Amino acid sequence: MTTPKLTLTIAGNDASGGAGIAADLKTFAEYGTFGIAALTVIATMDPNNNWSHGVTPIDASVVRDQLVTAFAGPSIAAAKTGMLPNAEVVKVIAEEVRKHPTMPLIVDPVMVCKGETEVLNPENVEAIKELLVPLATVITPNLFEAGQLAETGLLFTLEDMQKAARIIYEKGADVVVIKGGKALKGDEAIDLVYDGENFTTLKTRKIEQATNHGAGCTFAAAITAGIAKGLPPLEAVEKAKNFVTEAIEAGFKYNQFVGPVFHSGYRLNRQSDI
Ligand code: PXL
Repeated sequence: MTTPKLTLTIAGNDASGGAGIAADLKTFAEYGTFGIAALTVIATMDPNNNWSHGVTPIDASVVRDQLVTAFAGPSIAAAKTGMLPNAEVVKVIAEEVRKHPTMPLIVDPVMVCKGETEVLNPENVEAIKELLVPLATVITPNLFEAGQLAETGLLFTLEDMQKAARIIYEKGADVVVIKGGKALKGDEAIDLVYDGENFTTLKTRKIEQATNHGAGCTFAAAITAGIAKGLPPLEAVEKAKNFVTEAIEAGFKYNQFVGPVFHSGYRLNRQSDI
């Protein structure tokens, strides 16, 4: 009997299946790890109102109960956080995660969904900064989130990204990955990795396809699974970048509002049947 590597996501359900725990669990499975989910919010989208998002929080005590359940099995090889509804839930997660000091934690500091402009909950940003950044083995903000965490405002250039990465590192994250993605000028999608010593830039050509809903979650989940399988953080990030690039390329149009990545793209490009 072999026990697989266990990977845990503490995140929301995207009822359209592209982002959140759906992305995480599918990605965990693609990596051959055993995924577990502790649900923090339920996100719904209204097709009759321009796909506007509704976010229903899960009670903090229920989040805690899920974590107690998740930690009651073999040790978790790596965990990640995604969309979190409020400071109370952030606090519960920090408390439960601190009981497992050797477990790598990947923090995806989700603050807004694509197409939405409102920050999920401003007090949330403060709680993430104070309680989760110091626990992060790897943190994966996009440009907006990095500006919020570093308190530098919006980032426009690679130099801005380097400055923000340094600040976030100083706040306690071991490895900072700022996703410049498509947002940075130029024809390459650039992500910046900082481990306190070196800056590494990961470049891929920008993909024309708009099928990128869930890309951030998938990227962070792939890093989590890679680390669970024993990869050093930088290698896990590089592998995750390839994984998510092929997932975006395999994405499809869900409806007029959204196009999710297809999380199985990487595998299906290599092997077509089960
Ligand atoms: O992509 C960010 C994100 C994360 N988690 C959940 C979401 C979304 C965006 O829709 O619904 C649950």
